[in-house]
Amino acid sequence: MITFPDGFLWGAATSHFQIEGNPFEIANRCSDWSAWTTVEGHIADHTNADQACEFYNRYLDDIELLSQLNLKAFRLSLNWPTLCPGPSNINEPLKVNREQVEHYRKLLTALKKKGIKTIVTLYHFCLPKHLADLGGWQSQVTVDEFARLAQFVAREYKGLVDYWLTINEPLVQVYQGYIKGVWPPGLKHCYKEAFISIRNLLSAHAYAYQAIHIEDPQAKVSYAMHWRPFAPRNKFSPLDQMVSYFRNNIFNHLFPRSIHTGSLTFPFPLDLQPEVKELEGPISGLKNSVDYLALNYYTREICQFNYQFPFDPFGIKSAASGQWTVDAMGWESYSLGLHKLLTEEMLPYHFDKNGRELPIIITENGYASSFPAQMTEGDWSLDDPERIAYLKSHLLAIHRAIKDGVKITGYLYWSFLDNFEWADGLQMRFGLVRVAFPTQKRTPRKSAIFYAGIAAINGLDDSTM
Ligand code: IFM
Repeated sequence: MITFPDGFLWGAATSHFQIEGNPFEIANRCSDWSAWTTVEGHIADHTNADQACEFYNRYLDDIELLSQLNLKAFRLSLNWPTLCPGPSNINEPLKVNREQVEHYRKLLTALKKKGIKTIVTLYHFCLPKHLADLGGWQSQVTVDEFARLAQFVAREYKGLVDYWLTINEPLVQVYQGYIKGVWPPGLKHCYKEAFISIRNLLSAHAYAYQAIHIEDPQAKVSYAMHWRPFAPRNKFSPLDQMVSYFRNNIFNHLFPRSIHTGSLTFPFPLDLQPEVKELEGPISGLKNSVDYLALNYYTREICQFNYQFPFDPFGIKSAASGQWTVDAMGWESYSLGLHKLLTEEMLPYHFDKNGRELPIIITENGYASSFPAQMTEGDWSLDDPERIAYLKSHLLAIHRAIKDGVKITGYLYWSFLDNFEWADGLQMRFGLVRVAFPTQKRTPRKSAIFYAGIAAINGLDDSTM
């Protein structure tokens, strides 16, 4: 039998756009993502999130199901675009949509009544359209409006939120939106814009952290870091090594390092360029602006130098190594990486500059399979041994890290329900619970039952080992 520490949080994660099918958002297309999905070619399987899991109207049944699965923690995000669908004058109180404010109050209250801890994200990839049109994360207005949103919701939902997350996976957003161009704003290889966004996202996090604490000094606030170990394709190639170094330094370390020191610095020799240099330097309120560490972990990435002009220090992502099981996203199941990063790579950030040890919550970890969005009847996809194997190996890695002295206090599987996987659409299924989208029928997979058993006994026993 393997037991986790007393009070360990067992839960599941979601985000608003991926599950809600929020009628106000769809009717008004008030987010950049909602508008993005209307353009042909943006979503691989030609689906959209207009309906998704209809969580907006079905949340009471879904909370019941969560509870039946013994889960005591739920991660959700607030829909900033529907809460603040129009511009506000900075000299006046924030303009909000009261109906949406009340919706989230009811949702959070329902979770509380069931004894479920809430982990609430403020920005999970979706911007109000009016801010995206002003330049999104290129603009100081977005930073200011984000801080106002944070203060507003911290006041409104005080006592209903156990853990706040300001921003989900900032570097994923920047990479997909400014380097790969597959998410809004759809820019490709725009490093300057990417670096400006990074600085503004750091500022937004710092302002939001301070704003939430003004309303609730005891609040627990962090941001969710997506961490990926990077490995060179050929470990004897200095160029593959270089690509791996830059990816690791920027994608993994840039945000936590900046928060740790209170100042943004880019690695040499990027910092020699004047336009990069001018973005460096202290950011007000940033230092130590986390009360816990939130880690999203899925896979590692193999890095390869790209022999083409112009020279790109970030190279390309290479195909999986063939050594490990690969999911429908093409992601290797690499639980060794999770243990290594918890015990080694993240070590510089385990304690803040005041010597406080920060607890760590795994805020996402999951395995994707692929089934077309129109699937309805039948027992397709319910037997999911690969997801069970993924879950088990990652939970064992976490348990080993705890034994090695790392303070890990919770685990949230991604995702509770099958949902809208951004540019990959509805086909990509991460859920513990299968959703037949045309009928909206929910059916727990075998992995859900397996996970419910672990949550019930706070560990793994003979039946789950
Ligand atoms: O679905 C996403 C989520 O929105 C952010 N983290 C990674 C998940 C799987 O790609």
